[in-house]
Amino acid sequence: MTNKKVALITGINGQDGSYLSELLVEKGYEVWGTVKRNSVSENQTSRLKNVYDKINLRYADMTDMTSLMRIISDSKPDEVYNLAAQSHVRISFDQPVYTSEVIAIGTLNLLESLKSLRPEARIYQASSSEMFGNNIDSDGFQRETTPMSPVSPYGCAKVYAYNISRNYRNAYDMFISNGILFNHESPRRGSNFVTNKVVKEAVKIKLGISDKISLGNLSASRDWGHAKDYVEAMWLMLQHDKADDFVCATGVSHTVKDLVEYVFGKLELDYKSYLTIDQKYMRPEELRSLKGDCSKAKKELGWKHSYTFETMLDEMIEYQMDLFLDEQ
Ligand code: NAP
Ligand code: G4F
Repeated sequence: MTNKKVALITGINGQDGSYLSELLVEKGYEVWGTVKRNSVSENQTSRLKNVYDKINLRYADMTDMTSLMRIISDSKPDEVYNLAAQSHVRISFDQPVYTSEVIAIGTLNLLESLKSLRPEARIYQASSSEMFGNNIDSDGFQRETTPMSPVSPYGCAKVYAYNISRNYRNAYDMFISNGILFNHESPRRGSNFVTNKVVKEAVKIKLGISDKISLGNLSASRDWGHAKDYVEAMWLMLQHDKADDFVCATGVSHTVKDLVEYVFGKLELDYKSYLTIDQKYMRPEELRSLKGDCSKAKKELGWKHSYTFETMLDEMIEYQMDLFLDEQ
């Protein structure tokens, strides 16, 4: 018998899952996680290298309820963090049905499984600022009360998952909290998201490995924080005395052009010599601007972020630079 708290993380090998598993292992949790089957298994757990020997991994898929039931029965979790998703907004226009099945029906599969097998577990649902679409309050911020009018299949699916989580919280008295997280990045960010794409390509240009970068919409703005700060908020939400919904954001917004200028400037490069705009990176409908007000999380959870836009990008640049220099 062990007195350790047990946590189950869906999508444990993603960016957030890897930081969260490190945080929970450090806090003394027994950590379980789901990994999706890929034809190439090499590198699938590379983000988990710091905790690989200390966690329990099982194959499962959000679209396969039996696989979720199996890992819940085996792990008997006290806390469940539902992070699994097809999380790329532009790709959700190419794969709208799959994205919805994983995020919307997948979340329902998980909640139904937990309702039957582990109704007392505390559940974190990975909700997103993409749910707001282009709604902005009159002071320029989005917050928990801002209306949601999503502008992508991904955003629509996340609104379903958010609502079904609230519904199960109220209808069945389950402890389910939605974290409405604004964009968060890190050296572990997938390289087809704009921050890591810009960092990686700029480093390659600096080292003479490449001489161009193609991007889409430069005028969109985002509130970018660091994933390490945001997984702390996920944990705090499940330690709170009641289940609720919380925005996590930095409150500072930058355009994609600001991002490009900062990263290339840091590497002493003039981005105009290398940048082309490619229509294939534009979205059929774009979310123009995000800036979050996280006063509620600050007040009720005591959460605050430690990284700024600049310190987060500095860490990402240093990481990519070391990676390429090691390879050479
Ligand atoms: P990520 O790096 O894309 O990780 C997503 C994880 O989900 C990966 O482990 C992925 O496995 C897994 N997954 C994908 N499809 C699955 C399926 N059908 N069944 C089971 N697992 C599946 O995303 P992240 O940045 O860590 O984000 C974590 C969560 O927060 C996601 O739900 C995302 O939508 C949400 N969110 C993220 C942000 C952000 O800015 N990062 C902001 C708000 C909300 P593979 O790697 O094998 O595909
Ligand atoms: O980095 P992105 O792909 O992130 P996006 O679409 O904001 O979504 C991320 O944040 C959401 C939270 O708001 C999460 F829920 C979601 O899972 C994901 O983590 O794009 C950011 C901006 C967009 O406006 C996009 O149009 O960058 C613009 N952009 C311009 N050129 C590009 C590119 N985005 C990508 N991925 N690639 C480009 O070449």
